[in-house]
Amino acid sequence: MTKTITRILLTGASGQIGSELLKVLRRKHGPANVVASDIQPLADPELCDGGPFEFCDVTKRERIEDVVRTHGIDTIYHMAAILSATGEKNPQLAWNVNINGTYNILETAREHGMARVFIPSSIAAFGPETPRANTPQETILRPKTMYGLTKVAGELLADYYVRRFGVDVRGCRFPGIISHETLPGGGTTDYAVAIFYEAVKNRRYTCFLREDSRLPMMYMPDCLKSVTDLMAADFDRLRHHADFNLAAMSFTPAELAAAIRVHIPDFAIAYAPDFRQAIADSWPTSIDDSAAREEWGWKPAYDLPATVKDMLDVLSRRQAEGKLNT
Ligand code: NAD
Ligand code: AKB
Repeated sequence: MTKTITRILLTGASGQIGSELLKVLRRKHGPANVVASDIQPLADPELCDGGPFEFCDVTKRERIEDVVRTHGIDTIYHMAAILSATGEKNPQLAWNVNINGTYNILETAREHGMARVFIPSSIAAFGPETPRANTPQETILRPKTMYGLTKVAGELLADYYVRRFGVDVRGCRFPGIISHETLPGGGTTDYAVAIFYEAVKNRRYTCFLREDSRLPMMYMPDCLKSVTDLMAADFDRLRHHADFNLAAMSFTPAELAAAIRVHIPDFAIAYAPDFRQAIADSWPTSIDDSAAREEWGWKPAYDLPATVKDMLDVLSRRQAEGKLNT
């Protein structure tokens, strides 16, 4: 069933994950074979000059079809989405982009006989009734956010397209992603990125979650590796498709602050929980990712100390050069 990937469309290429996945895909497949797309331009001038870009709103099916036909696309990495916090502020937008956008991508993939599609899910697919510690692969999916319910629907829809139409759709339930290139786009785990920028610039940070809010997290290099490894896996070995649990580390804001203090001893943290606390309280504290390990060999490389060291090294260097991007 596994077909060859030749021409790729990446949606949401201006976002936190998309902007870094774009570099990986260009390196692997050649810049001319990867069409970046978003409703916002790419921020990094190097990325802009590095290959084709199309403005493409995923809620507009005809526009997706047009880009796919123009560029002879056979594979889609679908990163365009509205995340949890923005989704609670504007649930109608989250429904439209995440549900209709995902449906449009899957229908386009079906009609064009695509080789493969990647559609991410999230730990937001879980809810307060889900076992919170070491959350199993098969469990209760009753999220209380609009974002979460669109992620559950996306997983189920992807599974339907695999079984009903033979479209090869793959995806993971990502934890919060920590990175230093593009800032996160309106999620509940965003504090775990903002804290590093504030630590380097001001030696202090006020966190919008409580000090004991334990959440699953992952460093960007592991996130990118999970995407490329899952997309390269042998389809016949996969019993799951677009709903793989994925884990790397879990920590609280207080534990992250302590890990930062190893490098910046005078770093201070304060807590002012806001509406995102209720979202965090409904998500798991840790994840059982044994299905991903068994079916396609998933293994993360970065734990908390390694992530903190690398983030602070990169951001401190950028600060010294006067190039810290906030
Ligand atoms: P992001 O918010 O940083 O980027 C999303 C991109 O989608 C943005 O550049 C935005 O302009 C674009 N977009 C929004 N509406 C659009 C539309 N109508 N048409 C086309 N593009 C549109 O998100 P991200 O963090 O890069 O997330 C990528 C995927 O990974 C999403 O599906 C998200 O749910 C999932 N995910 C992310 C995380 C994380 O911590 N970053 C965790 C779990 C899952
Ligand atoms: C968010 O916080 O919304 C995302 C996610 C975990 O899906 N980072």
